[in-house]
Amino acid sequence: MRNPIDVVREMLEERERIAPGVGPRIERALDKSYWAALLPGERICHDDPAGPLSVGGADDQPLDTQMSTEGWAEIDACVAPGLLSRAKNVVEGVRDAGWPPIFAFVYDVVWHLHRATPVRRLLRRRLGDDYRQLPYTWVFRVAATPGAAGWEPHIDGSRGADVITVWVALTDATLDNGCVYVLPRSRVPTELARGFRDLETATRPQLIALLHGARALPVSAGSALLWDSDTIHWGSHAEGAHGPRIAVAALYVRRSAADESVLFEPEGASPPWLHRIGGCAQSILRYGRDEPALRADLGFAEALVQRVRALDAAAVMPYP
Ligand SMILES: O=C(O)CCC(=O)C(=O)O
Repeated sequence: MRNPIDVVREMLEERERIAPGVGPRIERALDKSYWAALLPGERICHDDPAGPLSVGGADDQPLDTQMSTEGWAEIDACVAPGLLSRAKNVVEGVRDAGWPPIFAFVYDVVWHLHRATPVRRLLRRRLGDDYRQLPYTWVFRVAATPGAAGWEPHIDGSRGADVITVWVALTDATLDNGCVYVLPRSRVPTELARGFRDLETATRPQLIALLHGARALPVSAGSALLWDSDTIHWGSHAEGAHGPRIAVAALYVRRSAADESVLFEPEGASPPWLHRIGGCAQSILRYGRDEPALRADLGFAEALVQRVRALDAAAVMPYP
């Protein structure tokens, strides 16, 4: 029988052969003091926002009507400017250090972006007071280069208005740098929107309805866009942009519609350490395939999820 130590050594050697440098990278990702030193001044698992979260107010009634009839809404410039510039520095700092931008979620400031008062009020009204945050998040960064684009047209899930995405712009999102487009609910037959994920072909009338219904959503930095999970949307192409378009998205669910084992309190303490690092890795596994630049990180993300799972199985979803 083979010595177990030899088996483990061989496994580690094999992993190093397939994906060189993954082992040390995992240790670094798990090391909170590494992240603290990377961006000194930005807090991790501290949870005092150190300043206001939001500015201005939004009239609730038109937002509710808009969500019900169109499946999306905009809350203009609602994130406090101080929070916004720190979060943008965090995204760029993490990226400059060679990490996928999603690791910006290591830092508290990025969790605070989605907590502007009008956003929380809208989520409570739409999803109920006991709504929860899903463990998947994303940082979108559309480079100012020809060919760069946001995500292709899609829906975020099959739970209709029981899951809402909140997308916060860290830069202005314009027609030139890849702003979001939606197909408002009133312009798309419901069955076409719900079945969009599995749609293989479209008739000419369907295609015309989809093309004709598209609405561009340019917004200023600090604005939040919200949409139901069955609203078709996408990030457009960057054309002649002067800088990257950056946005950060989080998803929220009605408590009774949640079947995830990992859920976060959206208005309480932001997630503990292993949950947040595990969430970054699982988000790469879930969404990284949609971004060619991240495909090389899939092996690393998978190994990181396994490592977090070994430390605390409850910190990550049981799959993949
Ligand atoms: O920002 C983008 O390019 C797309 C955003 C998106 O599709 C999403 O958050 O689901």
